[in-house]
Amino acid sequence: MFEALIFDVDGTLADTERDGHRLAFNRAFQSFGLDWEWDVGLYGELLQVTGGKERMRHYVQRHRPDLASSDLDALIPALHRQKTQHYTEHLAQGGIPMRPGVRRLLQEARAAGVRLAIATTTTPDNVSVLLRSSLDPSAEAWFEVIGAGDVVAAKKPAPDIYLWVLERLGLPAHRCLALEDSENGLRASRRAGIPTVVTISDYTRDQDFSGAVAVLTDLGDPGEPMTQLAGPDLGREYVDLALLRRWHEAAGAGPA
Ligand code: XBP
Ligand code: MG
Repeated sequence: MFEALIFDVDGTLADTERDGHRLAFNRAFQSFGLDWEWDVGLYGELLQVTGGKERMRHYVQRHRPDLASSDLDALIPALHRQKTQHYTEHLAQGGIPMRPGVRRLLQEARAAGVRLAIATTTTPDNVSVLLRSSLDPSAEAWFEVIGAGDVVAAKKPAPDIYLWVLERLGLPAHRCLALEDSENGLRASRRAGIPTVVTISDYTRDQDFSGAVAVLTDLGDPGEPMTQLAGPDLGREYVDLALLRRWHEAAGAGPA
């Protein structure tokens, strides 16, 4: 039986990448008079690198090698601050909704006394505004631990952010279940030893999810069934705590 659910944010709680982060990066590039433009296809490739600052540096090295790396040390943090401002303004206007079933599952978990946490590579401000604007004004307080951004040096697929969260929860990995949407995220949670359920997103549907307890299109809702892509199929329409517990036990992470 797990005691805590640990949620990724981007792609898992909400579809934030294509019409959120990507547009905010492009607006920041414009504000700085740069001719960089990340279209939907290019952004899919750049998502292999987690973290916005790291992603911009990767882009320059790969696509704009003419820029000296010494210039980037000042430019990238400034661009990233501007990008975060654009992104949080968009979110504050309710710009991006929660994915199907997320609110329902969080409410069920809260009512059942399951502890909640977040493990993400994105900037802490982005998490706060998303939770407040798209979930509930008090939703930040629903999560006992929020691990985000630069609190660890190595971002996903390194396990560091999950290990940071586990330490603060005071729980061993097998007493938790992680929810992720990407291969990088799954590799991070699995390296930390946490059984993980994946809900794919547009950018991640063709990635390798071996090692996941189950892979689904989304969490589903009553009357709006999810489709299960991998893992023990228990014939359920949507994900609730009972289903997560059965998958957790099937993964060999149940009571010793
Ligand atoms: C999400 C990310 C984030 C965002 C950008 O990965 O990679 O970097 O794209 O956020 P995951 P910042 O869902 O695996 O945590 O610009 O704030 O870094
Ligand atoms: Mg993600």
